[in-house]
Amino acid sequence: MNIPEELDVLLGEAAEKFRDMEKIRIVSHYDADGLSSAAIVLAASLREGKTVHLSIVKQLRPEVAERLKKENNENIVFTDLGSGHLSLVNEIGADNTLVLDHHHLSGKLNSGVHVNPHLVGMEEDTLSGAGVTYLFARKLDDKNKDLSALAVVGAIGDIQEENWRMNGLNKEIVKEAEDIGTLSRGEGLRLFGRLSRPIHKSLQYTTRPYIPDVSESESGAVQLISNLDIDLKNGDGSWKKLVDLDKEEKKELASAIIKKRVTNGIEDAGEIFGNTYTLSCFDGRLQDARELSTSLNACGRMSQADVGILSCLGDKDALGEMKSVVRGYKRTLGKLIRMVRNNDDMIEDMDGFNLLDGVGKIPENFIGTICSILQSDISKDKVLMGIAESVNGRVKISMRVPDDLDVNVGEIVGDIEETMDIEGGGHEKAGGAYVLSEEKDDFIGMVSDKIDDRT
Ligand SMILES: [Mn+2]
Repeated sequence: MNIPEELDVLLGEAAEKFRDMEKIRIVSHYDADGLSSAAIVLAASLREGKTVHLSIVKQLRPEVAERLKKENNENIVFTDLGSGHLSLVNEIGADNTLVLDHHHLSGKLNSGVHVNPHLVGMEEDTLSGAGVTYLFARKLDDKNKDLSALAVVGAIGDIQEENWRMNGLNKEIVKEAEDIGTLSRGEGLRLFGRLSRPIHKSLQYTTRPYIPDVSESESGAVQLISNLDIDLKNGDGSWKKLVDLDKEEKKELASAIIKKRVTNGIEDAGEIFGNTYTLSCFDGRLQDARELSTSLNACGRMSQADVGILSCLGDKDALGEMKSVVRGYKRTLGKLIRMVRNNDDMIEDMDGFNLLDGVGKIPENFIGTICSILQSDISKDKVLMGIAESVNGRVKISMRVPDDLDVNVGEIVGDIEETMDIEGGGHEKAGGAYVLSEEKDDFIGMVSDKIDDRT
């Protein structure tokens, strides 16, 4: 693997520090990347015979730092968070601190080892939090290479692919997982739920790539297939899934999708194909790395991170429970999406962005996901900003940027953080912050100015 030398040095320092630790406090982020990271570092720690105490948090907020400080931990390892809150990490002041993260940097770690691809000038979307954590685990011991598939799941969760294709170190981690036999990469139609959903449902649920008249329309999806020579059902009466189609049928379906797109002015045929990842260590729908990633995300949002992490490690009970967590999550999300769609007045057209006011209506764990889903629906050339009520007198503000708009919200939040009491973080296309309720309007105004500067 081509790990940049500077990064490799940091990984070596982190591994060395880790070897001396006995009792380890681990803190990770609650999204799919964070839970994958947690599973990796947990497995690696247990293999080394360490005693661990793991917590999953939404963000490294002051009250979390306060709690960690009171615990008087000798050793703390942060995964998929920390880099954006180094002053809080410094305040906690554990004897030994490791930060294994990939978020935007804010401040400097006073003591300990900080591993982040930004420190060595790497591209934003070539390594996830789980990727950094995996490279660390692998540096610790070669036997941890069997955890590589989880790093792929984390990268998918953080949408690090470009049109379903990995780049940079992510791509090399995929290769490593293939070599070791835990994952097989394929090339296929970029349809949702290829191993698990009836084809018409796969078509209906696929919004990227967009299929005119078919995306988000069950009748449109059924219509598209009924015009083809494809039976919707298998010989045994069960619904056919994408994986059940033979080569000819797949070809026919691909041509039909391309035709639909071309007749609606979308010329890029190649965009409907991408990489698929099948995980050999899981059964059923979780064999699809994309579904595992979605399921982890659901566990985090439903405050059942433990179910997700243990599932990653192959725990049978957890795997069973994960199904019902995912069902509950989908029900909740569906209800909230319908509510926003049916209430036009929840979205306000502001100067430079659209504002979705979910205070009192949308739980903070869902506001980011809802913005992601609705962003391209609401406007293809404006940032969507969502607001939800949080704790400790704060609101959570989430922002999502359309693909073709040149605005970096991770940077904007970072800039604002220097002058205002917020707890922010994020990446180029997705970011957010916890803002004091009474300063909400100031924050929105600052974002608006900064979007103006950049567009
Ligand atoms: Mn991440």
